[in-house]
Amino acid sequence: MREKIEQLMKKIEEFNAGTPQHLEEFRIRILGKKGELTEMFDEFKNVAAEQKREIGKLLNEVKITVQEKLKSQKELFDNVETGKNIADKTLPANADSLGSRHPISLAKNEILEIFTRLGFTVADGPEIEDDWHVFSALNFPPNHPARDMQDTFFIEQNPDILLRTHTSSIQVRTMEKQKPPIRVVCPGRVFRNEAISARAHCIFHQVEGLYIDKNVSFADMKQTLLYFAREMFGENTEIRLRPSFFPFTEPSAEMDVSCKICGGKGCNICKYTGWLEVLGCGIVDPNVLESCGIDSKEYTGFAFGMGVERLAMLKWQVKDLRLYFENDVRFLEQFQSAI
Ligand code: 2U9
Repeated sequence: MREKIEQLMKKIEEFNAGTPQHLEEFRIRILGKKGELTEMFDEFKNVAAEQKREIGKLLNEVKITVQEKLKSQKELFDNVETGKNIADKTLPANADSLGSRHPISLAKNEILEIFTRLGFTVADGPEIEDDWHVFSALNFPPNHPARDMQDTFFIEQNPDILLRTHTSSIQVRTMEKQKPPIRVVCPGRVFRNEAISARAHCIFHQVEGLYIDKNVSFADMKQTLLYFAREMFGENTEIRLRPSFFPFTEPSAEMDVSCKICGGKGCNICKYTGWLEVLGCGIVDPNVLESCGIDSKEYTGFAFGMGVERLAMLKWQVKDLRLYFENDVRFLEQFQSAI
């Protein structure tokens, strides 16, 4: 029985119908009332109990193979009939699909363009950093939680070599090699040892900025950030600053923009507050200026920092951060028109 089944399987696999009639004859010969496979299924009741499992499996495999063969050959004949011959080499080729910029790049470029219009230049720096440029120069106390293994990725257990947790290290490097006035925006990937969820990821993108000169004030910061908010979120956007704390700025603040979805009336995007938090900012702590070789009696400055994913989520109302990292084209294609 086993041999007979294998022979039938071979015959089916090798079969090629020349015409639809030929295909129908083949179907009847195999699956008809007296067809070869039908008869084998009839004989199955006589198979010894210990062989039933193996023979039953083989018969089912033949049945699936013959059904697939009939279906695929029928499709070929149908396509010829409807003029939709899949093998027609004269049909025009599919048009090449155009790629588009990733939404994070779109948001980052927009942020940088706004600040370059105000005279800021763009600066870059390494992702693998040392303790000085990420923590010590920025006035982080020795026992600050960000220095902990739980929060920061260290390279090979070396407490001095780590993945930057913010792009502030680029501003430190800029101050070390450049005299004021300094006006820089610093984009880049940052790394934090966090569980991945809809709102957090261990890798994300930041843009930070720094402005240092004589007599730079909190009012200069406020006006610069108001300009940014209106360029980014629309001319009717309002801002508000709430007191906050960062080791590298004093005083420090968090900036909200009025929710453009509800116009400030309150909706589920702004959690019925009318405001959306977009960035942190503050006056650079004199200790930071001194650490970077700048005289804090002569110069003052402001700094700010924002998460690009967060801004892009607010701009396009994306609810899950993970979409930005999965590269699913169904998501990415929706940003075609935003180039
Ligand atoms: C130097 C001096 C000061 C950069 C700043 C923030 C405030 C801030 C967060 C926003 C969301 C990071 O992506 S986030 O988690 N950043 O709130 N960053 S002021 O201040 C600096 C930077 C460099 C030398």
